[in-house]
Amino acid sequence: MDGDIPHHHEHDDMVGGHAHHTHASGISESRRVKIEQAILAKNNHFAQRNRHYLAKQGIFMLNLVSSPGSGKTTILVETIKALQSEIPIAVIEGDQQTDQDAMRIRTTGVPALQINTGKGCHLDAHMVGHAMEKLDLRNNSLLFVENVGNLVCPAAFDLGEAHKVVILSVTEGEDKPLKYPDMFHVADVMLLNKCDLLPYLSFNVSCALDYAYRINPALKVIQISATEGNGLQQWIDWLKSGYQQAVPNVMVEKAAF
Ligand SMILES: Nc1nc2c(ncn2[C@@H]2O[C@H](COP(=O)(O)OP(=O)(O)OP(=O)(O)O)[C@@H](O)[C@H]2O)c(=O)[nH]1
Ligand SMILES: [Mg+2]
Repeated sequence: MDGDIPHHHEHDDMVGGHAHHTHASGISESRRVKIEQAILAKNNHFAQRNRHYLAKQGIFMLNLVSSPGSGKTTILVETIKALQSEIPIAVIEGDQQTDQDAMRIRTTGVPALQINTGKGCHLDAHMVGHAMEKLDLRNNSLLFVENVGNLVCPAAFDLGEAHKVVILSVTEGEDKPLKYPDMFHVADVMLLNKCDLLPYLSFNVSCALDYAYRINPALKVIQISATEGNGLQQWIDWLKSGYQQAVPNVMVEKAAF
């Protein structure tokens, strides 16, 4: 998709809050909006197809989004270790280059498929649909998608997931929800990660939560440390509860309702 149609985020026509009428590439503002709408409509079509397939197979899919390095893969590895004996799990990894994250996931024994987006800065529903076919997914399972590290573009692309989960790590600063509101608006859950580092930082947790709730009052926030394990049980309970609702015919232990 990125190959044939100029992509919306490749433009830089909002400077100081003022939209220029013509982009440097020569594309007018109205043409740019039409292209964006066409891209998103096409994506939404594939997202609906994915969602329909997932519902039919009883697969609970989550889309993990964040800036680079906030801890997505670390969280996934720890989550898989905690849940894989109870629920079949698979992972789709998105990065511009390398299959390092898929390899990290495979060390747990869970199948993982790496998508390389090249210059693309997000996964789209078409790519994910293909990856789902290749993974040979089990019915009544949990499917994680780790999106390309980027707090902007992945917000606009529905992949067919049940929920977007945004990860904010405490090393990134409290202001990220205000600066990148779309991402915090479309997410249902925020994992505040690397809380083990709080004693060494000036990061103000209540300020960050205040900003996040300003953007999305319904956001479910869980404070965790993926490396130390703090808060992970609350995240696992939330996952089990969501899985149980998506896949009601299978019982898991200790699901929190
Ligand atoms: N102190 C601390 N470090 C963490 C925590 N979670 C992740 N890290 C570290 O943060 C770094 C990045 O973690 P990743 O899991 O690779 O982050 P990611 O979001 O998957 O990164 P990309 O896929 O590149 O966007 C690694 O060095 C992790 O060990 C945490 O809870 N506490
Ligand atoms: Mg990663």
